[in-house]
Amino acid sequence: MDIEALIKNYVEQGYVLIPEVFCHVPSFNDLLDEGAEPFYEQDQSTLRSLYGFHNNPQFTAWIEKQRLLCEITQRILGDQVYLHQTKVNIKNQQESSVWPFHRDFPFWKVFDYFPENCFLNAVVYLDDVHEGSGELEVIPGSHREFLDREANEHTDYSLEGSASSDLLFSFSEEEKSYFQHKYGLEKTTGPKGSLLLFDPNLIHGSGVSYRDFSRKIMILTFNACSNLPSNDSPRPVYLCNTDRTPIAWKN
Ligand SMILES: O=C(O)CCC(=O)C(=O)O
Repeated sequence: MDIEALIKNYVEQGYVLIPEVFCHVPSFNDLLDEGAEPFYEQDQSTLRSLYGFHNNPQFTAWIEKQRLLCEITQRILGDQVYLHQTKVNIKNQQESSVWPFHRDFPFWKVFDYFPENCFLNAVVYLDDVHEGSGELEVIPGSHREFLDREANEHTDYSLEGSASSDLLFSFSEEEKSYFQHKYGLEKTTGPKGSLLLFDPNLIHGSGVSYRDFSRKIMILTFNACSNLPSNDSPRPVYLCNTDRTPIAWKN
């Protein structure tokens, strides 16, 4: 794999999709232990996301063996890393499972008090992700341009606003059209085991699924260990992990 080209793409476009990187990925059932936090759709019964499995033994055994993630995170973030957030998003065939277009970093800046974006999102495909299955869509290059109104955006924390389809920090249709018209829109479909890396300032979102209930993606948010918050986050540790011990990668 040409890591240099991959990093160049990530820096320029704000994302890079590498098909079929992992021949083995953690099973969703393994992650569903008592330490993980489920989040439900508005009907209060359909599982939307599972958060906070960074201490799950099956998951830790898997992540510690991922040398590619070790190399990429250390090259891009220039430091040892820990997992700020771990989650699996499940795409259901219903309106409420959409993710409005947004950036991720404002959540960590405003609610978790991290001044710098020294974060990286790694999305591991736990299922094949087909077009029409509510695949993640990204606006290439949008991580470099910000609207004036974003400079001092401030809003109060709410759990709903952090994890539901009624998401805080999302863009209006008009704003999304502005970015889309300027930069285009890419669908990130790919087989199970693919890896999508994206800058947390990249604008992204996903629509409803017209297919089935099976699309699951695991989003791992790495932070550089030297990137410290200026205050304590009001959010639970499954949204903002306070254990900043570096990942003990295995050779
Ligand atoms: O799972 C998805 O389709 C989108 C997830 C997302 O945008 C997020 O978790 O920030």
